[in-house]
Amino acid sequence: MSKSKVALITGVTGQDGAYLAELLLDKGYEVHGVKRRTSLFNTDRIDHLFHDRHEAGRPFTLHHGDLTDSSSLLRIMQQVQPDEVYNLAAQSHVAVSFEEPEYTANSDGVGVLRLLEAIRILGLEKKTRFYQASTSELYGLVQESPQSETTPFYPRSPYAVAKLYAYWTTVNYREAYGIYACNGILFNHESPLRGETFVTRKITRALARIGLGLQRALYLGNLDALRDWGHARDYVEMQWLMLQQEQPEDFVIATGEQHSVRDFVNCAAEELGMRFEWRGKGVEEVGVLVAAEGGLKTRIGEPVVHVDPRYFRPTEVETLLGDASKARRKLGWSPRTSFAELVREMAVADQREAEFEQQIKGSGHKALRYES
Ligand code: NDP
Ligand code: GDR
Repeated sequence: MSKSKVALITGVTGQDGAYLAELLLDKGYEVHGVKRRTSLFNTDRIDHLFHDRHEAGRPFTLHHGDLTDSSSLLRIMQQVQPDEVYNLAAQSHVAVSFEEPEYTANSDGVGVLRLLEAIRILGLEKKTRFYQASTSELYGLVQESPQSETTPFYPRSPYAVAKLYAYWTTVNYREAYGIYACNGILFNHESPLRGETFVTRKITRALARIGLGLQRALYLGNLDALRDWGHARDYVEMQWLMLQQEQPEDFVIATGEQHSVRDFVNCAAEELGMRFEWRGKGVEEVGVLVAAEGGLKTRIGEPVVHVDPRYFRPTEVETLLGDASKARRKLGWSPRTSFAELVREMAVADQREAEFEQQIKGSGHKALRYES
């Protein structure tokens, strides 16, 4: 019997990490994940993989480590001797990067150098393939539309600048040391596992709670921002495919379809049985509830969605639209999930969570995370 391939995933507790770990286990890989120390459990997204490990013999192991700590990365790489490394770990919130720029540079920029150096120091250049989670944020103030692998970069946040350093470090280690290293330039991808402070999940979660009377309003920043939103489940498949080619190359992954934040609100509202009419301009703009099912009928005519300038960024990325024709041509890939299906899946999952929250509150019990 041939030996299983060994994969190491940094950022395994995050959205993509969870989907990728599952995908690789399904493919028969031995999967190792890097997890940083937290004061409470934060493994909700991957807990089921632990059960599988004990019950179905699917090899999944977690290691404590941090992208800002070379010693932990070296130790883990030495122990695991991975065939493939997927570097998904990052301080991934663009707005937060303006508040924690130095930390973001350290983890998202220099962290990549640390991992690539570990490959070199341990003499794994010929064995270990490396995937870097690059981003459409590199295009920032876009120079052409749609954006492809040849579009010039113009980063607009400390996050994007750190990712630019990481992008070029990956290219440089490929050229200088012959490491099989590639960048996946992924456009926004979402799912029910998306962190609650990214705009899509913030919207589906808030509207589901509003629908059940658990929350009164939703406050957002730039409603006009345009994004190319895909499904994380489709995108992690590409991360794996990029490491299975003969030659390492960089690829844009995107749907080629663009929607505004306001469109996303409208689409999620429709899924949840609500309709908004947009009134006013700029910071005065509000989404007024004009149709609703169930108990919300009494609030028809009320403003529910508001603009809060607190969510504006010092420099904004107004528009992103990807051209993934290279991935389509060379990897035979196209996204499976449409925008409407993505929004529906997220809205349904958040509605279920909101119903659970309502039941807990209704029963008089207090679940810690729902206490308010
Ligand atoms: P998440 O924010 O959901 O997950 C990030 C992961 O990185 C978490 O597991 C987090 O741990 C971990 N992490 C953060 N800082 C460190 C650190 N210093 N050391 C070790 N681990 C750390 O992001 P996504 O899953 O959405 O994204 C995955 C990667 O892809 C990121 O690098 C992101 O920048 C990039 N990307 C994402 C896109 C998207 O639309 N989702 C698009 C393009 C690129 P913890 O759970 O403890 O916070
Ligand atoms: P982004 O995602 O910055 O594109 O980075 P996010 O969902 O945070 O913002 C998308 C757009 O929506 C606007 N926006 C808001 N954003 C948030 N978070 N909260 C709000 O209330 C709000 N209102 C409007 C933003 O200004 C922005 O224009 C994501 C991350 O996953 C990165 O790690 C990844 O690299 C890129 O996608 C591609």
